[in-house]
Amino acid sequence: MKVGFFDSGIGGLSTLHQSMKVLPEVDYYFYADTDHVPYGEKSIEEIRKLVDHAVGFLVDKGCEVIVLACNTATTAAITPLRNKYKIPVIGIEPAVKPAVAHCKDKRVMVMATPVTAKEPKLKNLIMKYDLENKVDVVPMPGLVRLAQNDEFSGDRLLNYIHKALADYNLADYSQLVLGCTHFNYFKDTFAKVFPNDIEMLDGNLGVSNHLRETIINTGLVKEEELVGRGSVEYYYSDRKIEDGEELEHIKALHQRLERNLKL
Ligand code: DGN
Repeated sequence: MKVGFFDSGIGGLSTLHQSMKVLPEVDYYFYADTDHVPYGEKSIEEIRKLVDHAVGFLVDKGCEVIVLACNTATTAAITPLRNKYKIPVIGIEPAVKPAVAHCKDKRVMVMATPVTAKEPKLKNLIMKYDLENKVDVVPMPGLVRLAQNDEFSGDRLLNYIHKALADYNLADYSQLVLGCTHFNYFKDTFAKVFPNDIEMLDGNLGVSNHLRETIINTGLVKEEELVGRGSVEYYYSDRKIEDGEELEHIKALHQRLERNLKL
């Protein structure tokens, strides 16, 4: 059984990494649209067109389920994709509900791309669960570029984060919702930037559990057929990543995620 994963870039690897633990038995096709990253400042129409192309590519490969491992793509494109394709399309959205449930007398910060931050999808989610006005949304577009450039530490990253958060009293927060899959690469940095023991919520486990339930509940696979270990293929836009430097880089990113997902 083939499962397609999509992100504008390397952020979705964090979701894939988690799914490979929850559902190791299937064959994964990971598509990062590196020719067009970042998506977070593009128009909704542009994002829809790009995601539609990538999902079409994954469907042509034989994928029977698609995971949009990108909050921005989910915000912009999940509805038209679900209308177009008969197969399940699973999205990811900021984990506002559990964050509000856990924050006690502190506040919740949601970091996201500008598209995710300004579209009604997130606003509706906050309206539904944030009954005491405890949630602040902070667009952090620069983090996607820094992650794509492998800048996971150092002065440029810290300066960017401190500048973006200058208007907030970080001691007020107990929950940090990572509303963009790229932000998983910075968990160790966020843990140092916030003075409290901040809880970071990324939504990857929820999506991975949902993926497993979906393929079983829709009858795509029977639970007893889920045996052994599947494979994974990586694509940067329409180009397959074969052996070499780029594949080594992807392996190094998996190792970083393995450390960071535990935070
Ligand atoms: N990983 C994408 C997300 O979760 O929103 C980042 C999108 C982008 O390209 N800015």
